[in-house]
Amino acid sequence: MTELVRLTRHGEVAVITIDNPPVNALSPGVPEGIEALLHEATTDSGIRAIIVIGAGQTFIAGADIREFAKIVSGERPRLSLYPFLLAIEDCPKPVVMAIHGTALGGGLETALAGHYRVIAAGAQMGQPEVKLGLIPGAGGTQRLPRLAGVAKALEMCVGGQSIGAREAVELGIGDKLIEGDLLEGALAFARAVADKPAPKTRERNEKLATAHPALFAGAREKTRKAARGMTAPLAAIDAVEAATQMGFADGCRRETELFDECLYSSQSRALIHAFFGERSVAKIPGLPKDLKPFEITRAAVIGAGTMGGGIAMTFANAGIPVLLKETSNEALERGMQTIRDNYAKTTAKGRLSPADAEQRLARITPQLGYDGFERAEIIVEAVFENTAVKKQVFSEIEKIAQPGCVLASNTSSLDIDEIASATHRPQMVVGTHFFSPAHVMRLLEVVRGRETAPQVIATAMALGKRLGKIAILAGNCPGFIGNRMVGPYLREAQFLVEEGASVEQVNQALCDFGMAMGPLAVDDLAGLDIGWAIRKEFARYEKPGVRRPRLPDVLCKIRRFGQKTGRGWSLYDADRKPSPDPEIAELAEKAARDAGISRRAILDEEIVDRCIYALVNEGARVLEDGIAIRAVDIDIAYLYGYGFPAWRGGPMFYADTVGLARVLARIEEFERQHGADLWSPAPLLKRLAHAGQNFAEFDRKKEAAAY
Ligand code: 3H9
Repeated sequence: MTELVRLTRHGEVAVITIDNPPVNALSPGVPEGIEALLHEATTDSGIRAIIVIGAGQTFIAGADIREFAKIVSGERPRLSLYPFLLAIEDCPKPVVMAIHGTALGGGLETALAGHYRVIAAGAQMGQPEVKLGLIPGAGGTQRLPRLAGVAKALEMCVGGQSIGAREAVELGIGDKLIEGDLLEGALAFARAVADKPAPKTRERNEKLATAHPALFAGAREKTRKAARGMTAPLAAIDAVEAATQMGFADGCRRETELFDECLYSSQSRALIHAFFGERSVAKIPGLPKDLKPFEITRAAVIGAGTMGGGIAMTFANAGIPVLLKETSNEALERGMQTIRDNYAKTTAKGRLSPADAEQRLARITPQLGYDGFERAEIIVEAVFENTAVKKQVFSEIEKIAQPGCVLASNTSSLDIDEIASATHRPQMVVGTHFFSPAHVMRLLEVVRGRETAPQVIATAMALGKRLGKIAILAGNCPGFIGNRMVGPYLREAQFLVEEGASVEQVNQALCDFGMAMGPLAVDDLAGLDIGWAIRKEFARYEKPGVRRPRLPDVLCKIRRFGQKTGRGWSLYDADRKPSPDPEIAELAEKAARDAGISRRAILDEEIVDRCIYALVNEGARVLEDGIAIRAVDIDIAYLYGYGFPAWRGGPMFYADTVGLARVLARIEEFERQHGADLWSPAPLLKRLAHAGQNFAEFDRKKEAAAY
């Protein structure tokens, strides 16, 4: 095993190199190793200055996140980096932190304890702990305001966004920007400061007085809206405020109290689950490790509607030239205008330079025919959500596409095997379910058909990553993972309106739970006509005699299609701002009468339980059917595609948090009230609950069996 930390001498400068791949996290042994080598260098009379640098791609990407669960469970003692950082700061010889790659979380905190920081031009620095439901826990909230000023430190600790090298130097976090070789630059810097009195960050109090009194109140107000439901960003505000109210040592004690509250919270467990989950969904058991995805350098998209246009933009944004085909000039021009408008909005917000927008736009070639399709390495069909239409398109593209071309269907719920049957090469066909708007939403469901070749799956997954998406592999069934589960969730929301809840109450209860939008507001945004078309497509699967929501069809028949027609579950003004419509209550009363249901007052708790447990119950079936590989795949799909609150970890993680026995008991209660057709508990959920297990253990066992 290689050493985690090593010391080399460059004349009178000692270089301590951290070598803990992949990201030089502060795993057990790393801080201890740095401290021991610091001591060695300090006691060596031939050394006049010390550099701390990272081997490989990066400086230190933070504390080792895997350790937190062990600390919480009591398996490992609490991690305190304060003594280690004080040892750096109190080192009698100048300590120069040489930063490249990322200095994040505990990594930045380590850098702040050094006397100087020299930064490679491409480096990024930040305190992203809030994204893990934590706050900086090694003095970051106390040292950062002393270097960057209170307002900037507050912004960084509360928002978790990184800053670049240049800004870091301008702010005073960095002392020198290094354009060339980092070690060479650091050595020159270290020699220049050797023997000079070294500044201690914790004693540099001059910037602490810069905070405007209204800063913290304003930050709290903004954060309550922007990070609705999350506790860590508010705790980060308290910790930074403490830096302005008390001395360094007391400020660190306050930071520790707040850090511990966050560490032992279910929110941090959920967000850490999401962090690792986001990375584990890319690992597909059963795919040979040496399997090389096809190279994608040219793409083609069929259909320039909302989805097709967004998908074309996604390719163009990733630097992949794309042909965009429509059937009429009007449709093509409409599609291109939407694309141009989208880029114009992004440039107006300052998120993209006009030159970059032009370059991206130039990568999209609008056309009516199939010219050039024969050179595309992937063709994505994004036409109307109708199996017959899609099959027709596939039978056409099969005649043109080169043999190694991946044939992808952008469908949100249709049978990928049925679509593939229109070709003689079903092994090349895969589903790519982009979410709307496709150039914005991070989730991509990759749907594996019965005959999809492993290399095609690997290509779609790798392409997802290249397009900046979180790709999740799903099996083929109506609705795949996400929309199959959304069915029962939405059904319950609609039933609840028929049973007596108002549209606003249902939406609000789920927003209060943490969902980005209420279910009926999402329905209105997506368009009720979409659900109507899907219901017609899947009518053959419906079991006769089972209760179905009546209102959606009623609303569609009177052309209440949602936002697009100005009215759906709610009324919408020209700015798409919703307001309640009394007509819905009348229609709901009639629907209830027709269904023989007596309306009643409904508590928010019931609304949340019915909607969320409907998701969980279907999720368990999706898992048992092998449609999702792991429970965490479902969780990540819901975080990135359906507005599920990340701080609850996803529906399956949430069910684990509640306890599967409790979830099962509630589902059985709903089964008694509403019948087994709607609410029979999923067999997997029952088995796990009866065995005292949870979905996380299910995943662990599956993982162990796969590798
Ligand atoms: C903290 O520091 C708290 C302190 O304030 C106080 C403590 C008392 N630990 O993302 P990638 C793994 S909290 C453990 O695919 P990239 C990752 O799981 C921490 N493992 O690469 C993956 O493993 P695998 C604050 C970590 O190049 C592999 O490394 N820091 C850690 O796309 C490669 O990662 C953060 O929140 C870690 N800290 O992105 C930074 N980081 O191959 C979190 C990564 O088995 N990390 N791994 O799947 C990141 O943001 C990105 O990983 C980074 C690299 C930008 C560094």
